[in-house]
Amino acid sequence: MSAPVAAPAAAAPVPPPQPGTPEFEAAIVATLSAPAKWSEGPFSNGTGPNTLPVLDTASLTADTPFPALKNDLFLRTARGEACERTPVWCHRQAGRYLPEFKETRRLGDFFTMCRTPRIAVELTLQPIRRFALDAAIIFSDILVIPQALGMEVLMKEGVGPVLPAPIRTPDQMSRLKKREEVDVKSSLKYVFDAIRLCRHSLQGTVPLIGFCGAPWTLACYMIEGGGSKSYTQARRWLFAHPAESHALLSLITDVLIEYLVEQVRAGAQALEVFDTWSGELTQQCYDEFILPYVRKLAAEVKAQTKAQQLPSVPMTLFPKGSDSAATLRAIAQTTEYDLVSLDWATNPPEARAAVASAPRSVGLQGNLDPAVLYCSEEQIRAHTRKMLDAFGTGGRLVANLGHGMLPDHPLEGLRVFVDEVHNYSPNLCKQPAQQQ
Ligand code: 1CP
Repeated sequence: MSAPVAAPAAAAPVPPPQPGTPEFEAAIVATLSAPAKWSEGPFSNGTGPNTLPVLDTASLTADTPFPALKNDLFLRTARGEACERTPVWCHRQAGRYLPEFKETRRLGDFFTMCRTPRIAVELTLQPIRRFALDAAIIFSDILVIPQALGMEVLMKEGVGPVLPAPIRTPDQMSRLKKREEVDVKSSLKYVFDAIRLCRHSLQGTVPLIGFCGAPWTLACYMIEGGGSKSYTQARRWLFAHPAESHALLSLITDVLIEYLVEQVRAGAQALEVFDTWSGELTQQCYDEFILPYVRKLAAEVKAQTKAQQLPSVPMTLFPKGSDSAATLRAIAQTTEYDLVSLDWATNPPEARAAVASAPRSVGLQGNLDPAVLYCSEEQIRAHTRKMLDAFGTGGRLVANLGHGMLPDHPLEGLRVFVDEVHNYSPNLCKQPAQQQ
């Protein structure tokens, strides 16, 4: 009898190369020059897959002019101008639902990807190569701001963000840098470099959106130490330590103002402020701890970009879960956001009526339930039409999801959603706006 053959030992997973090493550089080059292997995917924007390479930084200087914009539907809608079709893009459009994203992400940990401009740009371009989207959003994360304030932030596989030393008590705020110690231009230079390179690499296909987390949403992560079901510790701060809560929110706001202004200087053509956890608060807490800070953020970014003769860019606020008529009226009447992004639970006609109470024109963005993208093609088309109809005629809408793409979303679902907005919205845009 022959001896049993030993099963070959499973190959140990190869760890990704360390940033800064020649192996890491070689891995980036290999990734960026990979053949057009994702070209078989759904694709409908007419420019062809992989026709948007990440440009070689050596060919660009700080004075190289940006290419002219070919598709300005998103910017025109944000400014309140008439459009022939509703622009469409999706929160978290650069993400794990894309096989090429997962492949590129294997290069290293999440924040290394954010800090490597060529990779951040590659991840930003991936959904633009595949789908007929009308805007790109720079690949980064809201949690780069707690890092710039001196906190450690890890992105744990299957868990999400983890801040190992949260600010659980007001005295622990001493661990944070003071405003004057935060050097936004140098500590977040990698974001600005990625934005500049992305503006060039997009070749004017669509505008580039920069972003940040809103002060309250960032405070939630800084106090809780990560994601949470209901942000009880962060909410407790507002009641137990109101003065210190204001100090923390002020510090974050002041850093965000400079961060967004620098994004515009780097080439961001629009800005979005994500207030993902604003819906956790009472109306009174919203009015006291959120509204003044998101208001100051928009007002200062607009004033400072103007004073510095930078482009005037539209700003969007996503007050997720806080879209009561009272809150939407307050946002429309007392802040300078050009667009308000709605989550899927908000009723579009009520939101339209609420923002119409403002003396200025405020546009809306949203708000297809992301769960629709798991449905059949016919169902996705029908629900997309229903959503567009609910916002009414006359434009002033950016089509988006009510939250973000999810890792198990089928690619086909996004393609069909985008396609239906392209097909159905021109007729709605042609008609005059309905009176509220
Ligand atoms: O390893 C991975 O790939 C993790 C998945 C991931 C991605 C793709 C994270 C971790 N962040 C991002 C990129 C990201 N995050 C972008 C750029 C890409 C794009 O939008 O196409 C943006 C705009 C964000 C913004 C962000 N990060 C928000 C606000 C928007 C929202 O979705 O509500 C929030 C709350 C975060 C924190 C965060 N980062 C990552 C996760 C999984 C989370 C959420 C954790 C939680 O639920 O508490």
